[in-house]
Amino acid sequence: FGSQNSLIQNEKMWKLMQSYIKNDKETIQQSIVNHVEYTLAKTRFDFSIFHAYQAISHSVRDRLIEAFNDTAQYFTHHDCKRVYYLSIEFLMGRYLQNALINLELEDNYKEAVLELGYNLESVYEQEVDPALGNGGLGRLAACFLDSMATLNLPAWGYGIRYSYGIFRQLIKDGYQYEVPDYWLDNGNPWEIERLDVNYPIRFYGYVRKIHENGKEKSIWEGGELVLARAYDNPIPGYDTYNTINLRLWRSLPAREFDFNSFNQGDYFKALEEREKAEYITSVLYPNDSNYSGKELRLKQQYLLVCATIQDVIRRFKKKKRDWKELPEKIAVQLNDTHPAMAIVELLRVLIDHEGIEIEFAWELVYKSFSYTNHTILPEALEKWGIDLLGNLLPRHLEIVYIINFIFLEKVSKKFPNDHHRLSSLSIIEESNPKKIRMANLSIIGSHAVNGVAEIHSKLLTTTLFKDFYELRPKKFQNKTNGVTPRRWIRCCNVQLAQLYTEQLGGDTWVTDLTQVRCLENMVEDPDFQNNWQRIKRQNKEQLKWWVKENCQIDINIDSLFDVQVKRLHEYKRQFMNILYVIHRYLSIKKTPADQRHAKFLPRTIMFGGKAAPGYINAKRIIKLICSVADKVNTDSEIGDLMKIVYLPNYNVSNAQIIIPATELSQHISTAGLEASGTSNMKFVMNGSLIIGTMDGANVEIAEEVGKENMFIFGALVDEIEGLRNHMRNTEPSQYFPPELNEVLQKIDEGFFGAVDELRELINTIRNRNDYYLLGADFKSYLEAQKKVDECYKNKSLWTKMSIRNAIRSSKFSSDRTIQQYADEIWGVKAFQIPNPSQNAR
Ligand code: B1H
Repeated sequence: FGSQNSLIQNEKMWKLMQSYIKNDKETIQQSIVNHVEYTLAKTRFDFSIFHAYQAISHSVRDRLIEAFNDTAQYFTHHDCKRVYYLSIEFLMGRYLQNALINLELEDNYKEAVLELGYNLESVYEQEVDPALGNGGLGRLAACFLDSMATLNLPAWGYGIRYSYGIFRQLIKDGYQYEVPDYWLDNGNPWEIERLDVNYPIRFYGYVRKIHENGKEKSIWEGGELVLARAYDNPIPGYDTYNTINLRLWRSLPAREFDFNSFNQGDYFKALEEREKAEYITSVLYPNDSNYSGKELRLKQQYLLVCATIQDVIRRFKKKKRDWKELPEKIAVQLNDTHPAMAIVELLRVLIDHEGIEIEFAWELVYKSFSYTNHTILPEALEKWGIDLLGNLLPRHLEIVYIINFIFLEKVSKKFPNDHHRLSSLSIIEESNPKKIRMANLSIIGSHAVNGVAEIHSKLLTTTLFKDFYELRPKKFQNKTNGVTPRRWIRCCNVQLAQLYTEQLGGDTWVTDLTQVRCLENMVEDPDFQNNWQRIKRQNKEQLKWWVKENCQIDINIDSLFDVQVKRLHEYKRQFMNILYVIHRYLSIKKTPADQRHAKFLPRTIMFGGKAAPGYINAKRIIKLICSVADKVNTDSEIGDLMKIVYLPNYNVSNAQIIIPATELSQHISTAGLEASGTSNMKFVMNGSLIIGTMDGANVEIAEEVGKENMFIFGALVDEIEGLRNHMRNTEPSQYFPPELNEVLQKIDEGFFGAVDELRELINTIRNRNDYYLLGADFKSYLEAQKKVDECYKNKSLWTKMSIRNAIRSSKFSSDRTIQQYADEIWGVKAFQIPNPSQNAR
């Protein structure tokens, strides 16, 4: 439908649309077979399951593209205010099952594919797991896209199309090996390459000043040019025809080239230079919550920002309008500070290219931007040295100075002579060399700043951003994270989803999770409890099989499945977990053989997660876990009372198997350090109980499900400072509980081997002030673990607690989170496109 025709009025187009959207079995089969023949160029009489996956994906892609195009047209037609979600990571996980479920086509495809000789579930397994993210931050962005599509918001995600996602983790002899993840090896049917959407990106160069009509103008020129090309990834909503876009940028050499260098006679050298351009978006930095300060990373950030701002402005300018409308038409959300240079970039374009006065341009910018903070860990805060930044982006450094000058002028009027305050608010850290604090830039350049859970948002205003809060208290908000019930219930726990749908008489709970609260009256129902237990058991069977396949370990299906899966980090305290496991093991060994089964409940303790390649202590923790696992799993005295498993290569698709099978999950960070956590929400939704500290979203989970349905332990955030002070004045072995000293001594003796590196590890808590307070929390952790055992003995009690956890977790749907962002930060409304196939009926 051309631009002069409205969507519904053009009848011819409307009829055409109705004729090409058919989803009966035969049409689906025809489309799959056609793709085998014409897209894959394989004979349709003989194709492997991998080719089946490819053809099926292309057939689903066709359907996605229809909805995708219609949605884009619809948004343009209605000239909606748009949200742009900028993130350096999107941890999407597999597409096929999610797309089929959101399009409500899974049953049709199942049947169609079965007749072609394949089981759809096995076809799902053919897909690589796109892992363009590290952990929680990247996965949050993915959940948000699903919710934005489902809530019919005119939103787009913008990110980077890395050629290598997060590395694949191998565990050999207890050590982590990192294998490159070249995920595009077999092509990617889910993306649309936009050969015609390329933007130039400049690096380095210099700023030339000219004078025009008595005004100074800045021209950034010279340096190097590369291109950013768009790759579009359709994101279908659930129970809606709306399909939004995740636009990812890939770097390419610029088309125009420097004739001089090709003239020097060194043809190959000149080509090599061009090859370097592709390297920029080649690999995702594998650090979670850790800032690395590499120039290449800054190039990635700027490429994302520069291409996105050009795209956003091009779209804004398509209609003739005044610049003052900009904040009424766009809302740009910064997922942490990684894309914060967008603030400076938009300002630069407005003043240098569009000739707008700086004061007015600034108003447009900060009204358009908002910023989410995800951590208060000092090692994660981005601070770029001014040499590095000024060399790569000389004009941006100038503009940062201007912003800072104007800002500090205003501050000093409000707080005269308060130098301490000025230096803490300044974008520039007066260190040697000076640094640009990206968090300060993000706050100053945004009209709203939010944390990701109540406790975290509170800490932002009382500690890290206290001075900013005193300046502009209304700027600061909380938006507690959430996860999408489509992937984290409907896709990963099909049986639970069925149970909900049966009990509630329909599946509208998938878009309104509050409905499952109505099942409160089923908690005491024996049939319901039986169903609940049956589902958990089947999910456990599936995980047992996965562990057998991937770890060659047989686990006891009747044991308590106890899981801690997340990135390895000292603040997450996997170390404390394994120290407890050693204590448990030693206690079993001390008990006479004939009493062991009466005294101890069988447990399977599973760990999983990647360590950043350069994070030595995290790698030592993996080694310790694996060494203990070796010892315990081969100890004939222990048998199936206890097994320890390191689940290799934890990622989104494994999580979809692990989480529904878990009975107890561990979220045990030192209070104040885990901003939110999001897997805690997924586990609760799938009927796992939590053992955890009062940290991040655990606090709000306790509010929702009731503390009595969780195993909460450990120091509270207000007690942390006092404990650290106390500890500094005390000999560690004196304030550590005896159980912990015993465990540490065993490791020190070499009981688990690898004595040198494991000694280094235990010394980090024995000699270096135990920053994460394992010693302080160990005792209460033991007590919480004891309660777990007591509770698990009472099967019906455990089941009731599990049910209560799940049905009271509706707050943690990302639909709730996104609705709050839309209402309280972005100011955007839903625009739902009419479904053409429903119209046809
Ligand atoms: C979170 C990060 C993060 N917080 C820097 N910060 C990164 C910082 O590559 N980097 O440089 C990557 C990631 N990630 C996590 O965000 C928090 O630790 C979680 O508690 C939170 O749930 C999640 C989503 O808000």
